Amino acid sequence: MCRRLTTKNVTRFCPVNCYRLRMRNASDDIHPIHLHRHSFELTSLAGKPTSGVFKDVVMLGGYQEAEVDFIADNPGLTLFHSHQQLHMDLAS
Ligand SMILES: [Cu+2]
Repeated sequence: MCRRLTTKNVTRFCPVNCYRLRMRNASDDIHPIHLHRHSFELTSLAGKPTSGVFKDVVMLGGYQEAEVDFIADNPGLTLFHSHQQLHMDLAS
């Protein structure tokens, strides 16, 4: 069983445990967004479709948008957060 995920004119079919995360930075700060225990594929950055870029951190620039796809194949809790030092220091 597959899911259909579309970015602009690009359609892909993923396993049922594949998820797309859409992020929009509502600030002018750069945020290094990190997904623990998984790798994701960057499918869009700043409105431009991408493919073949696998990472576990994406730098989300000020007021920028990004989309990533990942397969949830690692059971258990997963942390998804910004590694911006100020946020980690203040736990916000
Ligand atoms: Cu982290």
